[in-house]
Amino acid sequence: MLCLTMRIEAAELHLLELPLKFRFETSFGVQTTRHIPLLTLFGEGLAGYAEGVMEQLPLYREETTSGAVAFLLDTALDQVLGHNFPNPQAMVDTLSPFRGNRMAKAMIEMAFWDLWAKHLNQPLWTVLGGVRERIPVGVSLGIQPSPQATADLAAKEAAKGYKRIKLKIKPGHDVETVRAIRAGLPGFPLTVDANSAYALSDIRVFKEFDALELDYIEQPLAYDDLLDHAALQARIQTSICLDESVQSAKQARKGLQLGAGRVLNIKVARVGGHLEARKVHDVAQAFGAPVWMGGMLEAGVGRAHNIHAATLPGYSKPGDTSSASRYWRRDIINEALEAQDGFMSVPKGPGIGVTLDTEAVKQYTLKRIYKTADVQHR
Ligand code: OSB
Ligand code: MG
Repeated sequence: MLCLTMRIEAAELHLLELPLKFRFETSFGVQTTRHIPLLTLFGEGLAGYAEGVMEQLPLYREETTSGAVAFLLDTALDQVLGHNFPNPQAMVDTLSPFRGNRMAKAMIEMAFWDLWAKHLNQPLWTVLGGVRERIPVGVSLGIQPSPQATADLAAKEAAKGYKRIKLKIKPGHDVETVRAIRAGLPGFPLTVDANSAYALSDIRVFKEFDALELDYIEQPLAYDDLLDHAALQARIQTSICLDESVQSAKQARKGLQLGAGRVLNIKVARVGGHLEARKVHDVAQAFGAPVWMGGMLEAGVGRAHNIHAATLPGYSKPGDTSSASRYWRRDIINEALEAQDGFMSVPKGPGIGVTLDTEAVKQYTLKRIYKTADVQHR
């Protein structure tokens, strides 16, 4: 019988700053750079990688880059360094007493999965139970200066083969803009993402969207709310898609049971890693709810993880995992993650199947920290 264990010998954390190629405006502000903590776990002569998706300011969810780095270095990594795990679930169990901090814990979990799959000499998607070697993808467009500028950009991305356009909206930048896009792209899959910028009292806006044949409306109401989403869903035709209000399989079950939405955006890191993401996927399958893979403007390592996870059977809608070259002049990996005809191919090779461009990593690094097991654990 195959019997493997994985001892986590050491961890390296690079704090990266990458300039975005575009100005990304959402209902909570404008982003022009991404601060990305990049974690490497070492064990059994192998290296496993993961990126943190938390942002500098706690606008999307509560976690912040600086808070996550402190939690990892002062607390979480000490629980796993020098320890031997029989499988990824055992590693997750070690961190489960700590509440919240899902994105930070996901960094360790995802890097461990990369190590684990490499130890098995298998691509990650195979080990996770994926069923396809390429995934359908769309793009997420930030708020643009005018409805016409938005429509032009949407048409450009659709012409590249992307399978759906998602538009960031906020009060005052919503129905008119979507109407402009729809005029140029009749019948094309369009969605909007409000990132919680509306209240139930804005129902008029959502009723107007009903005439524009959106595939779904993503996270219209508060990040921590399910009841109001259920009330809104009962009053409009367009499906609601939950993003930031689902952090676990339990919350997914409650959301779908309440009728707070009919579609789920799954972000591996938002829910704490691959194991929980798979549970969220399974809950959605049980409810017959389609899911799709979200994104947090990841560089190559995070993007590769998301692509592997999106090979599970329930990911039936195009996700946000578009070409890395849309975001970065130079990625942090050697492989090009580029979509073709609206499909992203899963990277080949063991684990996440991508390798670090060490020159690029060096160029983007603000700070590097190396950590080994405390003496008492050796
Ligand atoms: O709500 O999906 C979101 C980016 C940062 C924070 C939240 C979200 C997003 C995106 C970007 O929509 C998706 C991408 O990676 O292109
Ligand atoms: Mg979203």
